Amino acid sequence: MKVEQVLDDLKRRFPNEPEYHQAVHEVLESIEEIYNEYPEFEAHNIVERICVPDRIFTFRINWVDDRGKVKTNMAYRVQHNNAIGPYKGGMRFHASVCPSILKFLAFEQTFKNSLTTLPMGGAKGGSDFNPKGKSSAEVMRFCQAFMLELWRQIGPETDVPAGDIGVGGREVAYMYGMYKKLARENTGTFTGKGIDFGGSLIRPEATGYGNLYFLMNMLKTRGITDLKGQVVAISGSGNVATYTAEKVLELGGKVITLSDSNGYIYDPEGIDSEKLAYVFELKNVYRGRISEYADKYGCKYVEGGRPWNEKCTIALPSATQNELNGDDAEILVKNGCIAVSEGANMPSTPEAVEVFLKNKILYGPGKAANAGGVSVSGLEMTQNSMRLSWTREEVDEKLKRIMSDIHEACVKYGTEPDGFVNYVKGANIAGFMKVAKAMMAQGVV
Ligand code: NDP
Ligand code: 2IT
Repeated sequence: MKVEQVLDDLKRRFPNEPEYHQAVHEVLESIEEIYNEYPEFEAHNIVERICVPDRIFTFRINWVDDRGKVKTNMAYRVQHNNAIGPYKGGMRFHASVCPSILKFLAFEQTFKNSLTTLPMGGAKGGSDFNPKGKSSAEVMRFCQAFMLELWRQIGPETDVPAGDIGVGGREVAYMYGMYKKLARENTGTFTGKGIDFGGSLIRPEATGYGNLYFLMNMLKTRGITDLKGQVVAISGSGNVATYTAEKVLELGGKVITLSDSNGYIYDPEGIDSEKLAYVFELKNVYRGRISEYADKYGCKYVEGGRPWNEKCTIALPSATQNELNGDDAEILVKNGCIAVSEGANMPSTPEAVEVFLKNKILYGPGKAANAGGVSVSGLEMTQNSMRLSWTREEVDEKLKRIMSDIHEACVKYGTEPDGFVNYVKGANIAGFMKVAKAMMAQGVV
């Protein structure tokens, strides 16, 4: 396998899909050496089969807004790979959603899910529907219209969707309600469900908490065992960012930033738990903007900016892809940042990743660091199958174990001769090996 050749071929077959090419490029670079050590991979043409999704459902959705106007949106489900388990991955509602973004996310999800140690394949879906400013009734009608099209393609042993950007507990509940009505079953074909109808405790918190558990494992390799004295910059202010902040506070760190797509707030006093409770309410009840935090607490708000210029020792990007570029990375390192752990999927550009690795700071890539969310989704599936519910403590304990196992797998495959752990390489190789071996064992299907 020659990386450039495979990539050129993909770019020719699937032009204008930059995010997808970017994600594939990173994985192929990491696995090239080990791939070429096993001639059977090439004999089974694993590289091509693992890069291209099994199938993509593409459809138009019609729905009616509150003024009676008929609206349309495009929607998709990318079923990337089911070699190790049913397709599994979130749904994203955001104006930017397009095949390239969903293909990169489904591709990443395949390796992430493999790392979790649970039997889940990779998928992603969503729509260019923009939930901002929509009433709950409009969101409900949209979710129902989405399910009318997609319900036949998903199921507890086939494909299990969940949340992502723009899709939280409310949207999952609306989609699951309609799915259940059409499928006439109650088997939990969604994760992130409400606690009263099959959801798992700790699922809302899992991505943020999991990222902190992964970070603590990384810090331990450098002799750091708590966050006392650490100054933490977080981007985003949604599900992942807020629970990330909650865990940072619990572990003794100081959170100085949060953001949304309009700008970021910088609070040098620290966002304490009382202020964070306000952010939860702002985001989940009023669905407001992070600038309102600055109005309320009188701190700095930077319109259109990103938080990486602010001096911090730890950065936790938790908003979206390519939100931290090479220049941002240089500034972080110059300011004394010792660790970057990704709550979001592919938030750092390739140039930023290069800066982190060159400077040998602790860098946890999303597919390892944010795998806690889908891991607890896997635990939700288990609880649904067994028709029981585990306590918070039981789920949290399992989440900690999984994040520590993922860290160990990264160390196993990513430790370089000088002892530096390249977590990108480690995560990509560990994730890849399991899926590739499963594909070979199952023949050409
Ligand atoms: P939410 O919708 O809850 O929050 C997303 C946050 O990111 C919001 O603050 C949003 O701001 C901001 N954001 C979204 N798009 C952009 C953009 N283009 N530029 C700047 N800011 C943006 O989503 P989640 O917290 O669930 O997801 C955040 C990230 O974490 C995503 O990359 C997602 O793929 C990843 N992830 C999520 C998991 C989960 O369990 N939910 C699991 C693993 C990874 P605004 O309100 O202005 O849009
Ligand atoms: O990117 C992700 O891992 C998620 N959005 C969560 C997927 C899931 O199935 O819980």
